[in-house]
Amino acid sequence: MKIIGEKINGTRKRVKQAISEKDAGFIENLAKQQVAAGSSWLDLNAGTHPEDEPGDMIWLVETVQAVVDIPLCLDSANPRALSAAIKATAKTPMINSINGEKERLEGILPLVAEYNCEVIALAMGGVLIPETCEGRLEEVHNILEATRRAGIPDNRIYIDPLVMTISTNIKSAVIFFDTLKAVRQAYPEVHFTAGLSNISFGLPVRSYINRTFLILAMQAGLESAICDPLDKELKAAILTTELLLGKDPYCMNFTQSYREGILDMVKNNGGKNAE
Ligand code: THG
Repeated sequence: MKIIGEKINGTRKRVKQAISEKDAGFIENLAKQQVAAGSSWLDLNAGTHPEDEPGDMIWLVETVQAVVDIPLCLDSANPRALSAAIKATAKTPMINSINGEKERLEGILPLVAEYNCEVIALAMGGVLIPETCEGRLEEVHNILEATRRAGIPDNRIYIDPLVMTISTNIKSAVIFFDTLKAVRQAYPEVHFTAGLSNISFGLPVRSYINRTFLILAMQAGLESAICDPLDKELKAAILTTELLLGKDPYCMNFTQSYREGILDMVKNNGGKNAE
């Protein structure tokens, strides 16, 4: 499971403030912490007005790259902001995201093709998120037709089956798993990713729901997630699920992580669960 660190997101109050004040230290710290916790990419979302977004994205890219060297995941729907940010990146970035909307495809696919980016594709058209697995698969067909026409190989694409809130649709998680499996069947080369936290919106103890959802999604084939790498219990769930799915030869990662203290929360659970 690869982690796209979610914390540098301008919809979060403290990050929004740091962007508007150009508080580089705050952003640098979020970048360093998330990389130390094992992120494979850092999501950057300026969350600002379209006219400020290109400049703010460039500032975020440059600020983050001054302290870490993993690839970035540029989170914007705005082709101008994406184009500006791509040019500032040191490593080929991931683009987050396209969907089936014609203008968005026309604005973003040429950039993806020119810079050979990886790209997240949301399983939806312009505005509405289809309620059913069949509807989402249909949108993925449309998107893949466009990406293939633009010369983008399927293995550069990360399909986001879309996580909706379980409190307003009790089938949200099931629709997610079914969509993932149907897309996997139709397009064996594509990858998958998703933002976790929508699943638990409006409910208590959200981290339990997010964590258990991630375990089930890994069983369904999810390979990466946009999530909080500083959440130790989430990390522990990922390590344990990879172990149990046979993806951790000789239990190497699990035992190594234990030695490094990454699984300490188990030991510290009132001492009851120790050894
Ligand atoms: N799919 C794709 N991209 C995405 C999402 C997705 N990008 C944005 C979002 N969803 C994932 N990123 C975040 C970043 C931060 C938070 C949640 C999702 C977050 N949320 C706090 C919470 O939920 O409690 C509240 C905000 C805060 O801390 O102030 O931190 O689905 N492709």
